[in-house]
Amino acid sequence: MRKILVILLVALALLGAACGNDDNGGGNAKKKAAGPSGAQTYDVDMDADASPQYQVAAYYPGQLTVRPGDTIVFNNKSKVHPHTVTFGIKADQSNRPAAITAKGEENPVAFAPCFTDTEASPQLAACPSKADPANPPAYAGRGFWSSGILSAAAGPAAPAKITLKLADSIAPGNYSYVCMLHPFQAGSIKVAATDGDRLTPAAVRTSAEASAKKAVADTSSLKAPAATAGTVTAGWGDRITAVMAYDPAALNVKVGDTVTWKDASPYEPHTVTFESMFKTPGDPGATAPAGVKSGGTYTNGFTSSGLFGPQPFFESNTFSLTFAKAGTYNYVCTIHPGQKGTVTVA
Ligand SMILES: [Cu+2]
Repeated sequence: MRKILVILLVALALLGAACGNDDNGGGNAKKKAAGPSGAQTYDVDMDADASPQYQVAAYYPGQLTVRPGDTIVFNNKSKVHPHTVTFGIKADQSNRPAAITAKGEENPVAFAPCFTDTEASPQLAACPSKADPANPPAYAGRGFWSSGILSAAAGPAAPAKITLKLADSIAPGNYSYVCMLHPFQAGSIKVAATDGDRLTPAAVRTSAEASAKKAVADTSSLKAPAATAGTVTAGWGDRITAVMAYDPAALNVKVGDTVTWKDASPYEPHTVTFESMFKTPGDPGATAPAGVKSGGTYTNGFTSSGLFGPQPFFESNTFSLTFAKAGTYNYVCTIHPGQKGTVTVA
């Protein structure tokens, strides 16, 4: 897990400008002549009200024009998938806090709420100030302002919503934000010079909902790559939407055959886990390899690939096992509840 996260971090740094705002799925609302006057409250949704099988890693709207003093309510619409809203990461990702600290521990700054005037840096390993996600400080356009995990599924420890109030002092200009979990998920706000440059919250909402609805409708066009003998696609999709499934979900092979799982998503990892004892993705060890290693021979018992996924974020996007004994073998993905498959060996 740690090695994978370090690789993810390096990969994000390498991606550089490719991780800009061009890949978000939100609409680009056109300006109108007469906008609302006075402080407004806007909604920005992340993900979408889709089947849990689909993760829509985007913000709606992806770009929003606001004024100092406005409020933005960020709301994760997914029932299961976590996201963050994180301001203060440069477009080239060079100041992104390390996912793993120098002590080899997971960095709370990367995954927990943190609001600080201290600029983000790869060395930032503890939040310099106490963070209350229920009452975050106004954002003045500097430092590091990160929601931590927003999730409808994680309970009170990680709420689905966070409210960002723009400081009266924030300078006009563009401010981008990212999700700390999904490398292509980004959005931006433009702080305008006059009230009239904004749309009304209702107009923004209508446009954003249409974009999110289209993303949900488009999920049906995301097909797994054509099957080849002995190969199972473990997840697929595009830079926004990840499909959490195996294809074929039921595979028939002969004794002695090797099965290879290949992750075809541009960003989302999965596991292939036989006889899993994990109940939630957060269970200790749920993302770590265990049992028979890739390339080995499997007959029975608990065995897990650990997280595997697309390079450069992960070491390998494949996992394979040779089946030495006839039988029916069920497996799951430990990080995506409901993602499961079967290998029948005859
Ligand atoms: Cu999965």
